[in-house]
Amino acid sequence: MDFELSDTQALVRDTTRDFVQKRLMPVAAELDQKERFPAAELKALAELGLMGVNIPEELGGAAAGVVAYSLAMTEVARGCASTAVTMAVTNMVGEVIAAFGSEEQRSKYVPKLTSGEYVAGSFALSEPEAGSDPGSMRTTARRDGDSFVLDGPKQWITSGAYAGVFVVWARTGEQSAGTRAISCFLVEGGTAGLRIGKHEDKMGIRASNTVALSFENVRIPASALLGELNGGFKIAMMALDGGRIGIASQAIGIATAALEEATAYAKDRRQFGRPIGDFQGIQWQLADCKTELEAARVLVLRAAWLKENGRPFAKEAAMAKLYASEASNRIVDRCLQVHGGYGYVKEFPIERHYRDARVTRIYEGTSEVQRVVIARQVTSAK
Ligand code: COS
Repeated sequence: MDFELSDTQALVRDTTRDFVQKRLMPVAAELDQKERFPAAELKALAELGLMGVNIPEELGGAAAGVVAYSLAMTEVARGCASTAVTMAVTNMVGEVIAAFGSEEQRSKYVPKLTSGEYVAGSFALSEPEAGSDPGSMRTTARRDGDSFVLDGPKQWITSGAYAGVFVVWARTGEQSAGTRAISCFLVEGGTAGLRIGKHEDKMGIRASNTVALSFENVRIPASALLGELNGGFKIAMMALDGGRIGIASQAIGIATAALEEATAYAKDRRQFGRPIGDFQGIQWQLADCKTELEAARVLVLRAAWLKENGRPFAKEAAMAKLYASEASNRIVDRCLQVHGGYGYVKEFPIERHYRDARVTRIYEGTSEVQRVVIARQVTSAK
């Protein structure tokens, strides 16, 4: 067992950390307060190779692997969780197209995502009535000659107002066929009939863009089908397995920032004639935070390593996402408590971390869905 990072992994982590400290941390509070989409920052991340960390070089990616991707996500989230989720979804979209796309689809779209020519990619799976249960989706794709015609609503679409390309799931058979009549398509931003709907006014990750979409008679060429007809649900599940490593890494990044700030505050803040960090009540809070943070890190890096080495990793990614997101929420809560009243106002970044961490228990599959995925594998194990 080797816990050392490779030279490439250490380089990706350190390069990202340096960028985050210089470019993201100074603007993160402003991005949050103004809900400013971080277009310039995303472009700079693309220039560093961070929009295709686990994507082959011939498609413009960094080909640095999944562990490096997890490390980079953690660093970006440490500075700005909104930028991190936007980066995560764009990486996921690039990976899905690289893995399941035809040669034409791969060469047409992936380099635009990795280079930053497209500021973002979007993943359009969820619908107003199909969140944890995407197999019940109602958006349809009807074959019409050399085209498919898409109709229906999508919900909670990260970067939907900015995406150059959307990976979209739609029903290509009877509703009663459930998950076996769902296909996956690539739809370019700006396609006629693709309407950008309500902008969500979120509790946290406010600089990320979250919108509803509406497909109204959206005609796309038959060649926009990604993978097999009616084979889309498995693509979604496999993409989400990988995506969960990204969100787990984001949760670790947010918690890392929170703990750093609570530690600094505990050393600085004086009550009863000494720094509050001298009190065991505070020390134990910080010790529990650090322990849970490191446990989460090991789970996440192990899931990343399994994926990187072509091993099954769905259960491990779900465990990593479940534990890291729940631990992150416990950590930000304790770190806010260490700040006392100052944790409850916007003067200190902990208030933002507290809001940003909350969604990691919800998106890319709720904690309850992760338990379903884990339990199914545990109970079916021979
Ligand atoms: N990898 C590959 N294939 C998978 C898979 C995976 N991780 N998980 C399921 N499948 C396959 C199954 O093997 C099954 O294949 P067959 O049709 O050949 O039998 C098919 O997909 C349907 O699987 P299943 O019956 O388990 O589907 P369910 O509708 O019961 O869904 C859960 C299971 C709950 C796990 C799934 O709906 C899920 O992940 N929901 C959460 C969605 C989510 O994360 N949304 C957030 C989006 S981002 S904001």
